[in-house]
Amino acid sequence: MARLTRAALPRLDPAVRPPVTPGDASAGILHLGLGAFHRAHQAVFTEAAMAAAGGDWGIVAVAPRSRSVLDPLLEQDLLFSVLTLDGAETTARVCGALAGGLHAAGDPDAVARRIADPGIRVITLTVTEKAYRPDSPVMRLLTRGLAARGGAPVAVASCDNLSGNGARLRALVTAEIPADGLSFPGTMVDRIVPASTESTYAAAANLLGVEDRAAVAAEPFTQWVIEDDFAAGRPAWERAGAILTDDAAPYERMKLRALNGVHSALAYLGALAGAPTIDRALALPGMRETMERFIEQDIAPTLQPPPGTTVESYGQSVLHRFANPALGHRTLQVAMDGTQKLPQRLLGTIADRRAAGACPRYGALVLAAWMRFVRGSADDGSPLPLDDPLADRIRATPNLLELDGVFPPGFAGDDELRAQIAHWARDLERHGVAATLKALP
Ligand code: CS2
Repeated sequence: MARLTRAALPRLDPAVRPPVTPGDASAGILHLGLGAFHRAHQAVFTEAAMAAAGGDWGIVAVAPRSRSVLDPLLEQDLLFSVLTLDGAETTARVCGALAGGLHAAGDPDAVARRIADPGIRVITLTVTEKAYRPDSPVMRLLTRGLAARGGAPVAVASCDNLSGNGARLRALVTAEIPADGLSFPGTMVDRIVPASTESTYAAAANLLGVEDRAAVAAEPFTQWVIEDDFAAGRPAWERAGAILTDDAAPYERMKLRALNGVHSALAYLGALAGAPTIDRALALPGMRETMERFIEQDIAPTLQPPPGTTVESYGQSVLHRFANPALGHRTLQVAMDGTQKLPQRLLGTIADRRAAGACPRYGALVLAAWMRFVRGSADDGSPLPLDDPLADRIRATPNLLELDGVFPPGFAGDDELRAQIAHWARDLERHGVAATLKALP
């Protein structure tokens, strides 16, 4: 079968061709983190913005470590398709937003030069939670490139699932270099994009009629809330459905706690119970009710939802999205990097409830499930992988609440919280997740 390339586009069904002419726009954005999420989210929004309003906003995408996505993209003239998995129906569309591809580990100098290029007016990042530290290679490369811009304005927008992602990135960068010309808009990003598999590539070939080794598959829902603070202009993302706002914080906080927090809950409880995917975890008897109570009783009281929404209706829409059986989103994928994810997804919820004098029953259950998960065996005794940058420290720490820099300092000495977690840990140990959920009143 022929490969997806620019030359192959005229032979494709017009409905799957990109809405822009690939290569027409020159580069205006540099993106760090060429994962599946970027391709199905920011690349699609930016392409739609260019299709609606023009502008030279082609994206130079940087793969930090692995070349496994970059190489197929380079073989395909930077084209890839996005499959939308909507229940029984799957549709495909080729995305033509990329204007370049670089490999940070292989050629860091080329990346730093490109970051320094004044033609780049927006830099976006999806580098995952664990990269937000001063000594990570990607942060060093970013500050090095920014320092070489000589004050030419640029907005640097974090698109990672961190609370206050804009302020956080600002603090990291401006601890190293002057802030001249830089802005750091905060964003809330949302679309479920599981890692691509051979079945993604097979479905892409089937729908496109050409082979695409860089295809990604995503749910239909997509959302991007962006603080409108761009030092050197931006694509007309509002024409692509993005929400431009002064303050993304209420959106971000609700998403982190009521979507990602519940996602992690399903991942740990589900993996322990032997559920391979998020939809199967949600289908376990008693799970949906437990998640609804987690949202209503523990999460909702800690949130001030954005105007026009309620946490309950948001939570229902999230559970509906998680139930999508076509996604095949692995519980183990969501479970990885727990020490990096739980602080903004779960521990803030628990800390806020404790500060209000309440004991978050379901939040404590999720924490107990994580603690059991990281010990490495599922309820039926089968092994569970521990994929976490702090894996060694986890293995060496008997009382996990004492993991420094992960748990708020108050947790280890909070007797009531500890008793609640211990109660769940005993239930999980004696009966397993399935029976514990079934026994909930
Ligand atoms: C997930 C997120 O893998 C994870 O940790 O919770 O990637 C989630 O799918 C996205 O944030 C949805 O927007």
